[in-house]
Formats: sequence, structure tokens, C-alpha cells
Amino acid sequence: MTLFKNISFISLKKGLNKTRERLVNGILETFSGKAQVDIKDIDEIEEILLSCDIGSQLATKIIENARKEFLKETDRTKDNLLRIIKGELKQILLDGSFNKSEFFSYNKSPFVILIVGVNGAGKTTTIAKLADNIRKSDKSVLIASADTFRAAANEQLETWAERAGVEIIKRQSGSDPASVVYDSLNIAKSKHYDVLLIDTAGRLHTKTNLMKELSKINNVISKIIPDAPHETLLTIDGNTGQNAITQAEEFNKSVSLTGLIITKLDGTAKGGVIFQICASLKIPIKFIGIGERIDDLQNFDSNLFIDALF
Ligand SMILES: Nc1nc2c(ncn2[C@@H]2O[C@H](COP(=O)(O)OP(=O)(O)O)[C@@H](O)[C@H]2O)c(=O)[nH]1
Ligand SMILES: [Mg+2]
Repeated sequence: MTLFKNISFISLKKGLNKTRERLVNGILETFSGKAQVDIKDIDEIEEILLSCDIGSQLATKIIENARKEFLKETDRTKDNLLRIIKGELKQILLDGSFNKSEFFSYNKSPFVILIVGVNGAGKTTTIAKLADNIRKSDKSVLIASADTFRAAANEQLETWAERAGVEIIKRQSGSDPASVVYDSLNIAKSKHYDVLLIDTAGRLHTKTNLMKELSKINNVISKIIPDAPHETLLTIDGNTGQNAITQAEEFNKSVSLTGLIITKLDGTAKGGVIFQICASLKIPIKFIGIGERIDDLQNFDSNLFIDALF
């Protein structure tokens, strides 16, 4: 069953404005005033690719491939070069075949989703957005506020939960997050909620004790529901660059990640990080955040992403 599907091409396009401006307009401007692109000038777009956080390895590969392909073309206009680069970028997303527009689906009740990530990545906001989408698709959703570390976390989640119109389970700050998770799971089970979303405290992947705490939360979950969590999603700030890869690798050691959420793509020209992530990790991108409002979360779809970007 599909949990929900939320893609608006218009919002996606708008959300990717800054990256498009730098990437697409940047490439076109590099060759402005020239009727034909000189093969040797193709190297000049490397800097643009790098400034969008596409990563140096990938940038080199894209340029090499684009040059080879462009050589075979009779049409040497900048528009044709852009078409080739678009094709190269699309291929990167499609090669991560695990990314192919599989909409978020569930077959368990409660379907348990654990959200993890570093501080400020957008976990709480994303949970609210997920909750809103799930509720709108007529499924019941409960939120566990297991960020017991930050005093204001409960309040923040409450405000959001209110906006999304869903219930939340919370405890005093400072209490054991695993116990909030324990209680929430039991409530979700006994009251037959369709989905349980678990918010967690932000933690640096370099802090071993906090990473152990995540493993403990995981153990509590699987003790109550053996095959849960059904999804463990790492939230990554789209401005993170290369560090996104490190974060994913490190978190994956403590909890086995089933997917990624890349947030704040609207606020950055560095949306090229999506390509770097697809090329380096074997973890699917499930959602992207393209704004601060509750409806600014979308399912990630490779084809639509490329089309919106260009
Ligand atoms: N522009 C933009 N801001 C976002 C997005 N997602 C989250 N934020 C903002 O990022 C900040 C941190 O978000 P929060 O959910 O509290 O992060 P957490 O510490 O991981 O729970 C907040 O100001 C959010 O409004 C997004 O997709 N776009
Ligand atoms: Mg939070």
C-alpha cells in the first residue's frame, strides 16, 4: 500500500530555483555570445559543477563523458551541450536504480518510522510534514517525541503536530528516550495506529555514546515489534556537501538506514549534492525538503527531479 505520494512539479521547480540558477544558467552563461562551443572550453564548467556540490570525482566524470559525446555531435551549440550534461546527470540518478520512483509504501500496522540525523538537519520539521501527508491520506499517525535532550523539543513538535492535526507522545526533557519509544510503541499497537513516527535528538555521528543510544532505541523497538523499525531514515541538510556521505556511512553503522531525506534544497545552490549521494551511497533518497511549510516535503523521483532542475 502506498503511504502517500506528494509531488508537485511546480513546487519542485520553484524549490530548485537556486541550484538551477547556478547550474543551468551558469553553463549557458559560460558560452554566452558564442555560436558554437569549443571542445576545449568544456573544462570551464567544472567549477560550476563543483560549486553546486556535485563533487570532484563526479564532476570530472561528467565532463569527460560530455566531451566524448559532444565530439560525436554535429550540433555544437551550448543548448546541445546542456542537453548532454542533463543526460549525464540523469544517468547518475538512474544508475542508482534503487531510486526509481517507488512511492513510500507500507504493509505493517503500526508501520514504524525512525528519524535520525545531526542537529538542525530538519528531523522535527520533516516529521511534521510526513505526519501531515500521512494523515491527509486517511491513515492514523502517532508521533513519539524521543528528543528528550533539548528542552524546547517537545514544544516545537507540539506546535507542528497541532498543525498536522496528529497526536504526540512526550515525556519530560531529560528522560530516557528509549522509554518514550517503548511507551509510544505500546500505545500505537493497542490503539491500532497505522503509522508511528519517532523523532530523535540530533547527534553527531562522531559521538559514540549518542550513537549507542540510537542502537538502544532500535533494540527497544524490535523487542516490541520484531521487524520494526520498518524504515530508518537519515535526515541530511542539503547544504552539507561531502559530509553528507560521511554522515550516512557513520549512521548506517549504528542503525541500518533504509532511506535518506535531503532537506533545505530550496535554500541552496548546492542541490548537486543529490548526485553525489546517489553515486556514492547505496541508500535510496526517499524524500526531499523544499521549504519550511508543512506541504514542502516531496517524494523523490529521479526523472521529475532532473526535469525540474533543467
Ligand atoms: N528552507 C527550508 N528550511 C527547512 C527545511 N527543513 C527544515 N528546515 C528548517 O531547518 C531548521 C531546523 O529544523 P528542525 O526540524 O528543527 O531540525 P532538527 O534539529 O533536525 O529537528 C528549522 O528552522 C526548519 O524550519 C526545508 O526543506 N527548507
Ligand atoms: Mg528536532
